[in-house]
Amino acid sequence: MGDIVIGIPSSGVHSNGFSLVHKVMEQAGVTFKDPAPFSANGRTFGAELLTPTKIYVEAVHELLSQTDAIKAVAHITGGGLIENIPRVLPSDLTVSLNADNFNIPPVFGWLAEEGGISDFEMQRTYNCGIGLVLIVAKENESMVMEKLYYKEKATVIGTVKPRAQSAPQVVVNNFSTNLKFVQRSIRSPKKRVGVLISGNGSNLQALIDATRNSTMGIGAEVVCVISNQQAALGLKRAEAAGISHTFLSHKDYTSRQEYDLAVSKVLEGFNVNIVCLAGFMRILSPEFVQMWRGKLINIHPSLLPKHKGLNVQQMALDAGDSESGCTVHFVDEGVDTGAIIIQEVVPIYPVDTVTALTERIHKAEHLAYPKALRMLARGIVQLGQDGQVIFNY
Ligand code: DQB
Ligand code: GRF
Repeated sequence: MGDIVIGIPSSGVHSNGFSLVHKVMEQAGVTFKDPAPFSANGRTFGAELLTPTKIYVEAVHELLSQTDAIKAVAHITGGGLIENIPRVLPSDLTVSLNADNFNIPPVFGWLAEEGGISDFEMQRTYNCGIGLVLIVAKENESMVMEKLYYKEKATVIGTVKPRAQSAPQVVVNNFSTNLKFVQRSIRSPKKRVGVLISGNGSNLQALIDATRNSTMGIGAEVVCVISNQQAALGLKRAEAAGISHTFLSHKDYTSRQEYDLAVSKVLEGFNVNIVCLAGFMRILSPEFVQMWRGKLINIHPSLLPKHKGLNVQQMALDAGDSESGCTVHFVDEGVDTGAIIIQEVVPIYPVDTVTALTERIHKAEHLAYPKALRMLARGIVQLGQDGQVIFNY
């Protein structure tokens, strides 16, 4: 007892097969009019639905062959969560899943709505975002998650419990609220994102990749990139991605306020709804903050409020901290003081160098920033009048 359920995200509908989608939609009289409304990048139904199935063997092969930490594995194919999980579960046990802890890909929101499919039918027919389920003893959670979190974006999605007679063997809590969020996001226009950078732009890259991934359903697209440094690698990344990019030198302006106004003008020219700072190294004026309040976010490489400012990885090591991480926060008039949206924790090891810690934090950042952007773009999180974060869950 005390077992947990770990889920590895599916790549959308694929492991359930195009035929299953087609059959349902034919019966519902739905026509396939391109682009697919649930696609992230204006892709066609063909491109979205005929992508080959993801194979999970590679993800779990090492764990299965080198440890006995994994008690059971269920591939979620046709039959969905409801029918596939009991195939690996003794009949005196039940799993309680929480849909807040995984991402339902937009294609399933579309399917449910257009096909008039009930929550239960969705759960017993489609993977609903979970391609593979692992049953793991609680004491092995961190070891298994260490192997699967960054590589596969695995999350703990539920727990195993004793089953009362005739109770269902799979219960998915919070399914309908999450499906409704997904459906609302499909209907709404994508939020237009401007990204401000000064350098490398690996977080910019993570945002571009995530927003172009239909499965993730971020509900946003990066429409412009602005750098205050001409040589920033991030400008090349934008170029390679076919995204408008502008170099605006602060040296061409007489005051901070004037520079910020020029940045604002460019953002407005692209009808930007959300501004993401991704390694932008200039403090923004109160005027800029006021103009974009509630729409302006930053990622910072520490667990705020600990270690504000620059060179914070060194600060964490000097302080002898045993963990660090990153924080995505709304930007206010202070520096690194805005309301926190999410944090991601990473360990600090006694032998760590700044380079090693920075690299570990970067990996966490590349997961955290898209997550936070999704929350903001979909209205799951907003900035309240009092400067506090409001979660609409
Ligand atoms: C940063 C945090 C600190 C710095 C830069 C970026 C910094 O101290 N740079 C040296 C001074 C350079 C200059 O501006 O001349 N993190 N604006 C506001 N609030 C923030 C965060 C960042 C960038 C701009 C904020 C920001 O929290 N108003 C990113
Ligand atoms: C990141 O560590 C971010 O937290 C900080 O600046 C760095 C930018 O890295 N604000 P990159 O340019 O996104 O690679």
